[in-house]
Formats: sequence, C-alpha cells, structure tokens
Amino acid sequence: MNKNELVQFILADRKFIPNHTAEAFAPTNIALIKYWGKRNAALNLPVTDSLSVSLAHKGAHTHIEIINSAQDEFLLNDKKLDLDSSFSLRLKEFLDLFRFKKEHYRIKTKTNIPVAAGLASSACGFAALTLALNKLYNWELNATQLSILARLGSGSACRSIYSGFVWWQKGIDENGLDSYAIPLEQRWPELCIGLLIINNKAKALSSRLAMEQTLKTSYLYEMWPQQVAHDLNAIHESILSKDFEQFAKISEHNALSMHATMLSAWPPILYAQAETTQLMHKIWELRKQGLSIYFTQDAGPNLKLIFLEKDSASVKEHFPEIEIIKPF
Ligand code: 2P0
Repeated sequence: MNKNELVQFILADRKFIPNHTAEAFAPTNIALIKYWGKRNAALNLPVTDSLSVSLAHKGAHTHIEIINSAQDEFLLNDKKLDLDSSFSLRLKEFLDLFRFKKEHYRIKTKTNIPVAAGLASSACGFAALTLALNKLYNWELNATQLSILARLGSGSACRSIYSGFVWWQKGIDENGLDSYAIPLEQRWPELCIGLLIINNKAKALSSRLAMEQTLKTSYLYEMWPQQVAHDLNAIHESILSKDFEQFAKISEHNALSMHATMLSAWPPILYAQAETTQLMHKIWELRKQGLSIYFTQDAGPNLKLIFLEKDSASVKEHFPEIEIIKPF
C-alpha cells in the first residue's frame, strides 16, 4: 500500500459531509525512548517502538477552513508561510491525501513552543491538523485511526494524539496499519519536565535527513534496536512502580545513545551546541551533589530536564530561565 491507498482504506466507509471550518489542539510530546530511524520512509514506519510523554497544554492549536481558491494558505503563528518552503510542501503533500473534491484550505496554526528546535513542533502540528480534518469532514475516526493518519504527516505525530505516557508500537505489517500509538494508563502527577531553551531557531538539519544519514552510515546504529528493546521494558517497569531514578536514568541514557549513533554517522551530526554540553556538565555535577535531575535531548540543542515536583524550587534556583511543565 502507498500513502494514498492507506488513507483510502481508513476512510473507506466514512461519510463526506464537510463543515466550513474546524479546529483542534494537540499536545507536543517528548520522547523518553526515542524514535530514530525508519524502515519505510514513505509511510513513516519506524525501526523500533518508542515511548513519550505529552506536554499537557504545550502544543499546537490548528484552525482549518475550506477556501474558494486555487491554492492553499498557511499561517504559522500569524505569519503567512511561503508556499514553496519545505514545511509548506510537507503540509501540502499531507493535505493532498484528503482533498476529495480538489478543495483548498486555509490553515492557521498557533504553537506555544519554539518551532523546529527539537521541541516536536511537527508532531503536535500534524496531530492537531489530523484532529481538525476529522472534525472538518465529520469522519468520526477512532484514536487508532487518527494516530495512523497523523503518522503519515510526521512519525512522532502519531504519539501526540494522546496525553500522558504514550507507546508507539512500530508494527510489522508492511502497509503500516499496525503502526500506531497506544496510551498508557499510568499517571505520574509529581513528574515535571523543564524546558531549557538554548536556541529557538530552526535546526540546520531536519531529523528526517539526520535519521536517513545515521541509518546509512553509522555502524553504532546496528546496536540501537537492541538498546531500545531493553530500555522500553525497563522504563515501562519504572513507570509502573514509579521508580523515578530508574525512569529518568533510562531516559537520559537512551537520549545520549541516540546522539551517539548520530555522532558516529558520516558526515557527523551534532545537534548539541557549546551551551548544551555546559548544561549537561552542570546537571551531572548537581546530581553528584544529590539533586535528582536528569535530561533528555532531541534533534536540536535544547535540553528537557526530568525531575520530581519536590525538587522544583531547587531546579528553578539553578536554572532560573527554565519553563516547568507538569504533564499530568
Ligand atoms: C522522537 N524525534 O522520538 C525523535 C527523537 C527526534 C529525536 O521523532 O520524519 O519529526 O516526520 O517521521 O517525527 C523527530 O522526527 O520525523 C523525532 P518524521 P519526526 O521524538
């Protein structure tokens, strides 16, 4: 199946009763066990499972409108996007899957997180767009179907359909019908994620290309699926038993291991900047002194701190610029 066939299969028995407009919100998500590498790039099918936590009110709010025009119109945080930009082309390609009567759309998205700086803005963006399309056309799809459709826009978007802890099962089916996210029941109200924004400019290399380059050239990547399998089981256990040290340690180790596969790619990929490594040393030093803080890092220079509410005041003291999110 290609993308079009997959969409047609999912929407086969759906009615086509478009409203004029619709809107939806989706949270961004931070992977604790990372998605890094695709086994099928066209369908965004991953090599491994991954596990994330959604960031409650941090995410994308999308408004969609059917317009009487020969082309789409995209606005991101009130700024009109150039239709030839790479992001617009990605959006257009995604929307092409759904234009049953060749209609065009005006899409206004507002995010309350930095765009394309490794804060999963494409994840919440495509998830919110999928939810908005579902409302626009009155499809009444279930969450699994929405997760599969969102995945076609951006892999990690399949996890942003849910709040809380979310497990993306990679699936084995070649047509991608069993590759979708599943929410975990466990909640962890004391858990905090702190955003340390070092640089909120768009990254130089998209994670899409970085994944491809890693898979093609990194020998270390061969070990990655084994580590993910181990880390997923271990982190799941730590979530069930609320073992924070274990939970946060596995998250940090998994993130650093993902970055190690990138560093061993050629040409090498290094998302960290000088300030990123300085912060890492600071975190390790504070940990030695007894403060229970860990970090994770995605495809950008920013770090996300992982800690418990009881340590909020100390964390704020050591990192005054931090923005603290409570996912639960
Ligand atoms: C993740 N990242 O699990 C990993 C960790 C970045 C580092 O998912 O090509 O924007 O659209 O499937 O989802 C970012 O990759 O990539 C990502 P595509 P996506 O969150």
